[in-house]
Amino acid sequence: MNPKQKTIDTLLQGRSTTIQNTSGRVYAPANIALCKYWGKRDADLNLPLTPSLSVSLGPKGSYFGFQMIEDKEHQINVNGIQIEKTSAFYQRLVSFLNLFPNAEQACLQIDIESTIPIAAGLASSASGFASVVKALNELYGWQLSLQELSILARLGSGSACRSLWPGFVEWQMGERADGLDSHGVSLPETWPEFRLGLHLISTQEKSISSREAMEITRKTARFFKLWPEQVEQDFKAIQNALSEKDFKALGQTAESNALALHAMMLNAVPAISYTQPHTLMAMQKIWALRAQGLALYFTQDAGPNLKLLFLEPDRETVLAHFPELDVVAPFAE
Ligand code: 2P0
Repeated sequence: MNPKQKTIDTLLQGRSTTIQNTSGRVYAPANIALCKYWGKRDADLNLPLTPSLSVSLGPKGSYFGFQMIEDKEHQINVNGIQIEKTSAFYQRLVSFLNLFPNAEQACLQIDIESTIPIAAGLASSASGFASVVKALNELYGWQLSLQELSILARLGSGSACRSLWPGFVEWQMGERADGLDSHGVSLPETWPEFRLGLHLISTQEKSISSREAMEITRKTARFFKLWPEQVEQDFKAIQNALSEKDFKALGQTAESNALALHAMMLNAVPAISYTQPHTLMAMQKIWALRAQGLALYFTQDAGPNLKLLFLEPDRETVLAHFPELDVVAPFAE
């Protein structure tokens, strides 16, 4: 049996296999890791080699509307545009849906509205798969816990397991081979002044998927053996920074963690780089502003865009230097 299906069967034991709600609409936020997930111990189940820690992006994420239809195939619209059934996006989503029991009984009209650019290293697959499992939970009336939904979301995309909660979320890597202890956990800390600014450099689809890049890095980068130790130290530093509300320590650690990730990718064979000239220019601008005393940091994922980290009192100064910044307040009411 497909290992994903085994996890699904275990989690859904005793739950409904018939449709309970023929339509609904759910939402899941995107999340940005401050301590990154990179490298799997099990590629079938998206089980990580290290823990990771993220912040959810409040209103930036994915709405997933569904409605049962009399048809033979699902219809999927993204931001109002119908997706080709032959596209990689359609195939990936439908193969995920088909993992669930009695999938054939529900043909769906799916309307995905993404409030972030898809496939630009802005974590759209994370909010996407988190919203899919929330929708299935409604469709079948399973009433699964967020922790169980996090395990199911992980099967679609690893980082999706952190998108079931707002605020800071830890992905506990777990130890079990079946992955039932590998899921997100909501952290109690809130930080109303914490801001994350999306600095878009390109919204073009990435040249190499993070899934592929992760495997190449794990298999070929000599620096990869240093990664678990880097994560262990960064993880502790971020936990301390959160409990002590030490923004400089948080920003510095998140930035170093991202730079270590990208250094490790450069060390892969063939080398992988998501960085573009404008990414580097923005980094240098941030470093120059920091040298002048501004508490401004960045993180970068599997794409050229940067996410700037700062606190609300510095918003105007940051915007003066990055006027196009899309500012997110993860803890706003
Ligand atoms: C993260 N990223 O922690 C890291 C940092 C990108 C850079 O998780 O193969 O789409 O589906 O488990 O979750 C992106 O990888 O990979 C990612 P799969 P995923 O956010």
